[in-house]
Amino acid sequence: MKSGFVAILGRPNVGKSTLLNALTGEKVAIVTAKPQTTRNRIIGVVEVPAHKGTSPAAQIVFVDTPGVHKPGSQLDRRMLQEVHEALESRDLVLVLADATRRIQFDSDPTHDPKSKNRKPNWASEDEFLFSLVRKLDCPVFLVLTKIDLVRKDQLLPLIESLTRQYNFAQVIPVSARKRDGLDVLVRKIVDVLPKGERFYPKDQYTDQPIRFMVAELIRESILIETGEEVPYAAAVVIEQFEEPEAPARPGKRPLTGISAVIYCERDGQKAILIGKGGTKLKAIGTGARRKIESLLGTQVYLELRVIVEPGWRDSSGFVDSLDWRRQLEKLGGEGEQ
Ligand SMILES: Nc1nc2c(ncn2[C@@H]2O[C@H](COP(=O)(O)OP(=O)(O)OP(=O)(O)O)[C@@H](O)[C@H]2O)c(=O)[nH]1
Ligand SMILES: [Mg+2]
Repeated sequence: MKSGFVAILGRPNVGKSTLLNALTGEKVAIVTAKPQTTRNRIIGVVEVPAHKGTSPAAQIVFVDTPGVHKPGSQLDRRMLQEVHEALESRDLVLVLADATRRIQFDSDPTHDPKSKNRKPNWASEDEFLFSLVRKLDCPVFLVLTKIDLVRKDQLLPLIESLTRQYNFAQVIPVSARKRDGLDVLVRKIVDVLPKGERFYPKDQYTDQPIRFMVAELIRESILIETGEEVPYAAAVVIEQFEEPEAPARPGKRPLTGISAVIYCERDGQKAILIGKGGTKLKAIGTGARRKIESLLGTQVYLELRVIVEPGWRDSSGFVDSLDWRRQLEKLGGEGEQ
């Protein structure tokens, strides 16, 4: 038996969470077309059966991370901290790069920090990611994602420029959407994992508490339904989670009652989240409820409220309160007293 931790690292929006979901076959992490969707490190566990007598059975513990970007707010700093924590205990790191993107490593002389319409400084953001990679002392694979969107011959210049930056142990092109290249990726991962027993029970696919997964599904719905700065200024906290009672009539599905608060930073954002006559909040709720029902396997009654919490992204106390691992530690500490 082999086992180990594999951190999934990369710039925002390259497809880290999509890959995690494809590998586990479960919706472990939320996915949207907007960058900075993931805010916590997220574990997804994959059981690999022995392969034709050539490779032993394995348990791979994947750790999805927030997209690496230079931090501005307290929330950003916490996201980067999550990346560092994922990199602390790992046997292998996958660096994901979006196959559709052109990467430029030289600094851009036209970059004017005062210009309102300036392009993001990709060069220095990429360098920031590679500065983390260069500190690693474990094997690192380069995984090119979204190859369903490009021609094979377009990959070569990108691979060349990235492998010039770092001596990757493997270069593996994949499409998580088409499930292309995933078997090869898993086999190469098992090859480098150490011998060891399982870290998680065989049938457990994540370590996230169900309440947190529910909050994330609501946040996914917000990210899909709103634009501009609203998705980034939104946080979701579950206030009440009533376990389902046995259904009143046979054949009727049990009902879970959930009430959640959506926090935003300004009145204008609250108005957008609620929408004319409450239509936006209703759409957010309907989208989230369907996904929560499929996660829980029950009917769901979902109540949403919007509260303005000015500047929460820069409040370390508030940002702490969103982190389920910190909350559990706190509860554990209180229990010991
Ligand atoms: N066509 C295609 N799209 C993909 C693939 N993988 C991811 N995407 C899309 O890329 C976007 C970003 O995917 P995510 O998985 O949320 O990316 P991420 O790296 O986790 O992003 P952050 O959490 O924001 O850092 C989504 O719109 C996905 O549907 C792929 O293999 N093919
Ligand atoms: Mg993600």
